[in-house]
Amino acid sequence: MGAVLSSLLIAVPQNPCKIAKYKDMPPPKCVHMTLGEEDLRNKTIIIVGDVHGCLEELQELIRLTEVKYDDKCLYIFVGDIINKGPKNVETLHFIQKLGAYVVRGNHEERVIKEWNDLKSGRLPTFTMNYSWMEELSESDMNYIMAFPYTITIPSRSITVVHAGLSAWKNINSQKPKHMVTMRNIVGIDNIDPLESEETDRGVPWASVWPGPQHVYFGHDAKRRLQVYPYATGLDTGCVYGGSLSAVNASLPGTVIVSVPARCNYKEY
Ligand SMILES: [Mn+2]
Repeated sequence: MGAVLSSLLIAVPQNPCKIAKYKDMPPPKCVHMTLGEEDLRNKTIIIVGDVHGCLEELQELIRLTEVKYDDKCLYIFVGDIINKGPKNVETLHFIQKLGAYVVRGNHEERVIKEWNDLKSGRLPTFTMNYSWMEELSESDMNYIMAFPYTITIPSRSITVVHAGLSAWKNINSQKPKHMVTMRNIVGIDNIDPLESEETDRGVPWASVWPGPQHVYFGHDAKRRLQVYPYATGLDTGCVYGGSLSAVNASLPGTVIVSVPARCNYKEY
């Protein structure tokens, strides 16, 4: 079963723009991005966990990986690069300058929703938690809105998604809401198992992911680093006073580079 599902996932997505909308969320132009060897340019693939505006820790993490891998890194972020943390706009610009790839997280979706609500007059101004958005430009928003839900590198058998994937659906049938929010699978032995944001029922989706496609993801700070045979969870809770982590996806195993949070920016 695993091999069949994975071959479906590796296949180049069909009609990637025909995707069900999540509430009034506009989908990115490219929903499922595929990178080839020509995009990798012989660089070391570094996948970075949820940054949430923790700029100083991110800069330190990038310095460490550049030293370790001779300035030849290609960065892919698992999403939630912004919101909650101390330096959201600066983090966004820093990641953009890195030439990194980013997948869309639930916090990018919240920012898109807040922006659209404001533009359409549904909000008088940015609500308190989003006051930092006043510094965002139209071009910053276009950058954020273009982040795909998944990035797949078929030649390395790697997929990056913010929250998770359902093993029983091919990539074009994955629901946007689940890709940015799921943590658990409830009723895995049922005919119709359910994706869930909650962690108190069911099992971590990554623990039952069949591979051989290796999925890197974030979004699950409570569980911190998760290492499964075919899935690696990289949200080590930097914004909650944990650490910011990255993995070298060009090497077998789980080679992690990690930077401790400078303070506890937010209560979990
Ligand atoms: Mn998240």
